Amino acid sequence: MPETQATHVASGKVRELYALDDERLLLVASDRISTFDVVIPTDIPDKGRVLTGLSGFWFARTRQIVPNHLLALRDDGRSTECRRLEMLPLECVVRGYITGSGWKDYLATGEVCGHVLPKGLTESERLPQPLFTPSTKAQTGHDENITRDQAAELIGDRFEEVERTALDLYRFAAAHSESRGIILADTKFELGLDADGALVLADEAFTPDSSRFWPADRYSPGRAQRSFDKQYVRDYCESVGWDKTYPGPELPEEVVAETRAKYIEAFERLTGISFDEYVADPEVVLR
Ligand code: Q0Z
Repeated sequence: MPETQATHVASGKVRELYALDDERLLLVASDRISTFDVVIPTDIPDKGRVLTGLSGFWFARTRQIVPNHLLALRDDGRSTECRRLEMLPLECVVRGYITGSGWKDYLATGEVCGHVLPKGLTESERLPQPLFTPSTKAQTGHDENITRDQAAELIGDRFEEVERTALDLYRFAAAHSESRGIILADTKFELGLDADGALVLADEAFTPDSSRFWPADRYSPGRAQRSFDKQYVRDYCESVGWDKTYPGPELPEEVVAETRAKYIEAFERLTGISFDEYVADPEVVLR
């Protein structure tokens, strides 16, 4: 029987969200890529499939930590049917290494989101322990780091449960990634509540768009690290003198091919599953 038409409900930089019915959403990952916060006009073929497959892989393996929104992976490999939740009004960020806005905040204040850090840390250094460093959900512009007290104000008495869940998820994914030669420097995900008020992992999980993955064999603290997936794009964008404002440059075909290969390498290293197998049958990542 044909299904009812999906209704578009939201656009992200590289994903689209549709309502299937009152209880279900369809999350579709495009092949668009963004860098320096700008969507680049050239697609990276299969990027959306890689990210959808990785999220599915992690959802299947973290169910013992927290249930998730995934109902089904569609045959196209880029569309996820999911439960419609009441999303918590904050981004859950966990950092195992000090980089990005965490490094900026540390340099300015010695703290990140109210966590007082040891003196003398160097850029990209591993933290003594992973930190829950939540941020606001900016509708436009950048998410802003917030303190534990500000987070507790936003989500109420579930703060400790959320923090514990976020740290457990990070520790699981970081340990798995490390065993595959990849450092999970930090990650961002979203939690929601189901109709019973239970915490549920939603959106995407431990993808290159929501996490910093660094190749472990080239890790060297004291400087910014090269990105596993986007480095060729960044290098190309820098080489043409782009000013990092809209619109970004078109990418030449070798940069597209190198970048596509890095996404597929990330998928295969992290999942241990060949990408061709995934394309033939997306649900392989769930088994
Ligand atoms: C996710 C987003 C995207 C634009 C809402 N399971 C869920 N229940 C309720 N809401 C969401 C989810 Cl995943 C939800 N977003 C982020 C994704 C395009 C915005 F693909 N917004």
